[in-house]
Amino acid sequence: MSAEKTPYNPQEIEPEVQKYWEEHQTFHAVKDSKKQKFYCLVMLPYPSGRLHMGHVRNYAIGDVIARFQRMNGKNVMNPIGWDAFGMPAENAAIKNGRQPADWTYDNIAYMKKQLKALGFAYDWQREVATCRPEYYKWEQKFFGELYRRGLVYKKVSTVNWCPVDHTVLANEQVEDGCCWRCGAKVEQRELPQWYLKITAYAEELLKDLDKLEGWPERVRTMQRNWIGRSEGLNITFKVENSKETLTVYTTRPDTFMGVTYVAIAANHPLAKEAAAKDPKLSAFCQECLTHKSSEADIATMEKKGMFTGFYAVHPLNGRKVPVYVANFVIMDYGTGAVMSVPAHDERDYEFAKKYGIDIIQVIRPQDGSKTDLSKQAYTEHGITCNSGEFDGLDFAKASKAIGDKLISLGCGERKVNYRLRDWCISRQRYWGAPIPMLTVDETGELVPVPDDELPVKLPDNVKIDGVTSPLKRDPAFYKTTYKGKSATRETDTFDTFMESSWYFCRYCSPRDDKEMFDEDEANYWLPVDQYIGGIEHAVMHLLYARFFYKLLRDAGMVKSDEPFKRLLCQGMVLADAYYYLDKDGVRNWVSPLKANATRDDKGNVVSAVDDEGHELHHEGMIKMSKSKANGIDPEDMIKLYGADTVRLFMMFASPAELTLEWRQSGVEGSQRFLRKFWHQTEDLIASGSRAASDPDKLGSEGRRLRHELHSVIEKVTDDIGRRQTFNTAIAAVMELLNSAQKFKASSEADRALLYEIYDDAVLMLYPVTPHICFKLWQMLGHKDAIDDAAWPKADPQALKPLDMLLVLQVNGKVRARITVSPEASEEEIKKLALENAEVKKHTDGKSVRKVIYVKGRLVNIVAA
Ligand code: ANZ
Repeated sequence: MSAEKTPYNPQEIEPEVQKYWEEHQTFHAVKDSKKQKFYCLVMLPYPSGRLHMGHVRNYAIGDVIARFQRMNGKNVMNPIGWDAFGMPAENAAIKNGRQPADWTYDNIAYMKKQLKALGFAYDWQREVATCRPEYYKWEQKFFGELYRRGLVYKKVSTVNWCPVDHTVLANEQVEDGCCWRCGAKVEQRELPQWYLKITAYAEELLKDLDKLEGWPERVRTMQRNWIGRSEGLNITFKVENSKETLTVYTTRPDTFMGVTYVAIAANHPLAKEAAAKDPKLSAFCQECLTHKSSEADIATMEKKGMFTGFYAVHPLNGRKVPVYVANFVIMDYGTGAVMSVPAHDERDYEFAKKYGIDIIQVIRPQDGSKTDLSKQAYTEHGITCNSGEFDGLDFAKASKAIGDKLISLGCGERKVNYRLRDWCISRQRYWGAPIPMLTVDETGELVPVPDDELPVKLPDNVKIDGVTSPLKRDPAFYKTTYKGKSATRETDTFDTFMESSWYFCRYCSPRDDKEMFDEDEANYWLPVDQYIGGIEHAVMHLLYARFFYKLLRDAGMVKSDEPFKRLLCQGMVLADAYYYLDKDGVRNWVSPLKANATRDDKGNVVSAVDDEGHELHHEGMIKMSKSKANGIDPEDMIKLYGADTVRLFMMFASPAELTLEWRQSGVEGSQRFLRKFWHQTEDLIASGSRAASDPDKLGSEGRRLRHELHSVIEKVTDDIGRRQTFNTAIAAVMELLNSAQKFKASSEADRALLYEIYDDAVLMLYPVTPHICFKLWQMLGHKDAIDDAAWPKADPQALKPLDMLLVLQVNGKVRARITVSPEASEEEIKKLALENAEVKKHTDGKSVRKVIYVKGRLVNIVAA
C-alpha cells in the first residue's frame, strides 16, 4: 500500500478546525443539574489593542484545564470578556482624537480575532464587555443597595493624587510613592470621595483565607499582610490642664513603663486645640498635612515634631510626659496617637535623640547579654526591667499583666486593628461607570439615583482634554431632579476594580435584563473551580473580588462564601533583551528577533549583532516589555508556526507557576515535534488498518510498551488534574511516542497496540494542541469529533507490574535467563534458579556454597 503523505500545515488546518467549533458552538455551556459542573475562569483582558504573550500564557493554561475537565465528563464553563473601562482609552483618545468607546470596541474586535486564532475553547455566547451600560447598570443598582445597607459612605479625605493621570489612586496603586501606572510621584490632596466599607469584612476576609487550600500560599500570605491584623491595647492618658484625654494604640504594652513622650497626628483633636493657641505649631501642623507622605514614605522620611505644650500623665507611674505633634503618626490608623518608647522602637529613638527626650530601658535581652542604647534602640522581645512590680516578665506575661492592670484601672482596653483601609472607589475620570448618586441641591441630602433611572449612562461624543473629565463640564449630565427638586449628579466614576469584582457572576447569565445575574444559574456554576491569572493581582483584584462576593452573599444572591476555590498564578514571560549605545550614549533596544547571537555550549549569549550590523549588549532574559523591545508578538508567532506550536511551547518550556523564557529554538523544537507526531501517525495508518485490541496476544516487548502507555495515562491524568505540572505531562507523552516509534510491530495485536497508543496520545495532547489533535483523531478513523471524546483511562490490568527478567549466574558467569512473576518471593526465586536446567549443568557434582539474589536483576550461585 503506498502511503499518501500530506505535510503538516497548521496555517491550513487551524482555521478549519476553528470554523468547525464556531459552527457547532462546541464550547457553549448550558446548566445541567444532572452533570457535575466545572467553572474555569481566566482573568479577563484589558482591551489594549493586541494580545501579549502574558495573555497567551494565562489563557493557554486555562484552556488546557478547561478541555481536560470536559474530557473528564464535567460540564465545563470557560467564559471570556473584556475589562473595558480605564485610563488608556482616554489617553489614546487624547492622542488620536478618537472617542474612548470607539477605540475600546475596535480593540475588542481585533483581540477577539486573535483569541479565536489561538483556538481557545471559550463560550463566546457569554462574552461581556464591562463598559456596556447593560453591564454596569447592575453594578450601579447594587451600589445603591449597598448605600442603603450602610456599606457606602462619602468623606473628605486626603487621597493619593497622581498629578500626571489626574486621578486619585488607592493605596494599593501607589508603589514606592509613585503611581503604579505612569510612575509619577504621588501627591496628597483633600477631596470628597466615595468609600466601600471593606473594613467591615476585614476579619472574615482574613479568617476565610484559611479555607482557601487551593490557593498558592504566597498569595494568602500577601493578603494576610495586606489586611494586617494586629492585637494590642488602647491606653488612655489624662492630659494636664485639659478636659481632653488622650488614647494611644500600642502593640507593645510590655514597654509601657518606658514611655517618655506621646506623639499625635497633625490632625488629632488635641493638636488642633494646641494649634489654635500657637501659630508656630499651627504652621507646623499645616506643613505636616499638606506634605503628608504616602505610607510607603513614612518609614524612610525624616522624623519631625513639635511640642504641643501639653503633658500627658502616665497612669501607672504618674510621670508627666510631653505630647508632640509628629509627622510620622497618621490619623486614620489606631487612635492617631502613639505612646513613645525610645529605648525599644527605632522611630521613637531617632525622634528622642533629635529632641533630647529621655530614653529609659525597660526591656533586656532574654539571654542575659548586654544592650548598648547609646547607638540604637533594642527592639526585640525580651524580659522587663526598670518596671517595678512588672519586672522579670517575658513579652506575653508582661503585656498581659500591664494590660490587666490598666483595664482594672479603667484606662485600658484590648483592641484589634487592621492595616486594611476602606476602599476608595471614586475616580475623577470619564471612561468608567458613573457613580449613581446625587445631591439634592436644596437640602444637600445624598441619595442613590432611583433604580428606574438606571443606568446612569456615560454620554458619548465627548471632548477629552486630559485635565477635567467631560462629565464635570456637562450640565446635561450632572443637572437632574429628584422628586421634583433640582439635584446634582455625582460626576466621578467607579474605580475599574469594581467591574472586575463581579464579572465572573455575570458570566452565569450574561444577557439577563431583569437582574444582576440569575441566582439559579449562579448557584449552579459558582464558585469558580479554577481561576488562573497573574500574581500582580494577588492583593487588589483578588481581595476586592472576595469582598464583593461576600457582599453578594449577604444580599442573598450567592450561596458560597468564597468565589475562587483554586487559584493558579502563572509566571511571567521573559525574553532576551539587547541594546546598542548610540553616539550620545543612549540605549537603543533591539528586538531579540533581529539579534543574531553567538552562544556557548550552555546556551549563554557570547556576542550579538543586529541586522544593521550594530554590536549588541545582552541585558539578559527579562520580562517582555515594549520599553525594552523584547516583546514577541503572539500574532507573528501564530502566522509563522501556528497556534498549536505556540501553545505547546508555552506549556512545555517551564512549569506554569515559574517564569517562562521565550526561546526561538524551543519554539522550533515544538514545531518539529508536532510535525513528527503528524507523520508518525500517518505512517501508522499507512502500515495497515486498525485491528481489535488483544493484549493477551502481545509479546513481552508489546506488554512492556502497553504497560508504559497505561503508566503514562495515569501520570498525565495526575499531572494535569491534580499537580498542574503540564510540562511533565507533555514530556511523558513525548517519551511514549518515542518508545512507540522504536517498537517493531509484527502482528495484528502489535498494530492494535500502536493504534491504542496513538489514540491515547492524541487524546492526551488535545488540551494543549487541540487543532492538530482534532485532525489526527479524524485521520485515525474516528467518526465523532475529538471534542466530545472521553479522557483515556488507565487499564489496571496493564498497570500490573511486569514479569521480571532475571539473569542466572554460576560463579559470576551468565548461564541462563528466566522470567518470574513480580510477586514471587526471594525464596521461590532462589529455588527456581537452582532447579534451572542450564544452571544444574554447572552445579552438578559441586556443592552450593551461597545463593545471592540482587532484586529484580540476577541470581548468582557460588558453587565449588
Ligand atoms: C508603643 C511601642 C513600643 C510600639 C515599641 C512599638 C514598639 P501595628 O503592628 O502595625 O499595628 N502606632 C500606633 N498607631 C499609630 C499611628 N496612628 N501612626 C503611627 N504609628 C502608630 O503597629 C502598632 C504600633 O505602631 C504601635 O505600637 C504604635 O507604636 C505604632 F517598642 O506603641 B507601638
